[in-house]
Amino acid sequence: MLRSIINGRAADPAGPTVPSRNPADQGDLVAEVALGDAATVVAAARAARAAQRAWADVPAPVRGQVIANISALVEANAEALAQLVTREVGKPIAESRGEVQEIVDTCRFFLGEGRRLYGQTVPSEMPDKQLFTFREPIGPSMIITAGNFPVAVPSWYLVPALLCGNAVVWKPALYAAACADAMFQLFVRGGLPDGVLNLVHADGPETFAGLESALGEGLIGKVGFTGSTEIGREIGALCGRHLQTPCLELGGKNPMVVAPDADLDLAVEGALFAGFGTAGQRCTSLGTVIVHESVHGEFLSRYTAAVSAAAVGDPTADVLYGPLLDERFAAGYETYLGWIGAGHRVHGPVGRITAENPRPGFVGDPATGLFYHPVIVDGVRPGDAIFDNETFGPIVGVTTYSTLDEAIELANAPGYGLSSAIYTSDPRTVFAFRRGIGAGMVSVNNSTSGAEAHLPFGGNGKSGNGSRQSGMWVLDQFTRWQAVNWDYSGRLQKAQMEVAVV
Ligand code: UN1
Repeated sequence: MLRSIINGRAADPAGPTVPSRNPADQGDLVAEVALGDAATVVAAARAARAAQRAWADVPAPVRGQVIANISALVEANAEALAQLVTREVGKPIAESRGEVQEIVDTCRFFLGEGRRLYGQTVPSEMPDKQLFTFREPIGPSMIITAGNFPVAVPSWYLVPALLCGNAVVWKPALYAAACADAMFQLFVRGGLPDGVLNLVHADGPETFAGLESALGEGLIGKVGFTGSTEIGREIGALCGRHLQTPCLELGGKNPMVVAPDADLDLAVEGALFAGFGTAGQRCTSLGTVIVHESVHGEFLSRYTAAVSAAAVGDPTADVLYGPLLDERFAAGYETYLGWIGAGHRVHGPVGRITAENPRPGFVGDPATGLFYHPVIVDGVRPGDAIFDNETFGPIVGVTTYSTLDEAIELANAPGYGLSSAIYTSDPRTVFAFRRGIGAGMVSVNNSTSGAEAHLPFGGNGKSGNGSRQSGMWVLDQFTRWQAVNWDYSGRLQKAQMEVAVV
């Protein structure tokens, strides 16, 4: 039975117990999770607030050493953690191993940052006076994460938040609770004092109510949230009422433009992985291929052939993708199918993969898991629900364009702005696209998904509030700048009033 862990101790359950099941074999109960409630969230925030000062006083290089210890522990337990990711959320094992590697990459980046965490010396306009800036920890951080990346994306928050001197409350997705518990244990063993990292299992409404109270009590310095645009809006509004700017990493409707001079085989390979890797359940997954009208027919026939030939099924095997994350995501797939309209052309079978509705190259037992067919929908246009909205599943739209300006307009039309890709061999096209696209991330001749752990990750519009994770840029999320002006002249010097700067 998994429980919330506050201040180093398992918390008493305050709500029902929920199962976390293997989505590839729903008879396999991965964990039972004893839920906390709003009061559990507040208790965890109080524990974090109580631990905050002492952790902030630990020298940053020593905090960096704790991150180094965590990195070594994750590496030593990498295979077990990857197997658990595959078992609990159904990700193909190769992706799960990559996901665990992403924690290590993140740790390696930030353990060195413990010896930098630079401030600046700034000249004063007056003599015998020196100005400085210092990065200060922002305060206890409430991190709420999704389960499609049950360990890598949480590490993007936890590692820099802790390195910067913040205590943390982590609320993971319930369908990824066992992954969260395993990762939490490794982090704590790295040398975090009690209360510096707290784990809360709670449902959405209780989490929201607890967060509201914790913000009201002034316990929280930063909220980090990865999840849907809809919930992100609510978290943003709540934080705004408390004059806080959250770090929001929300949905995406990520476009891939295929120009007439693109290497079509490369574009097909990219669209296969971007659209259907992780069953399309990445925030960076491909939403719509925007292909030049002159190569539309050729691209589509190669793309549908590649998708038809891809293996789907048992995620412990070498498959393109496994099951959907859980029943709610399976229900989402059915909703998205309902968006397919009269003007659209669907390629291949749709719906759940069963013995009656089989798929060539299927690996495993279709009866046990949440396995769904890949769907390509050609002829989608702005105004169609399937064009305008994120489909968090193995469903990709295709549309055509004639001029690059039109392609950029189509790419920006849904109003998201997370990732994007362009396939072309002309640098002028690349730069025109880069300037015109509203996305935070642009891939050239590569997949929309698969960002590296040391570049700024984040989106604009419906994909987020402009906050960036990963690399040095995330330091601005977990620290705030303090300005110091130090006058050693021995008299009161008045800024703007004594020195004429011409
Ligand atoms: C997400 O789905 O929330 O760039 C993040 C990628 C991954 C992260 C996706 N490294 O596809």
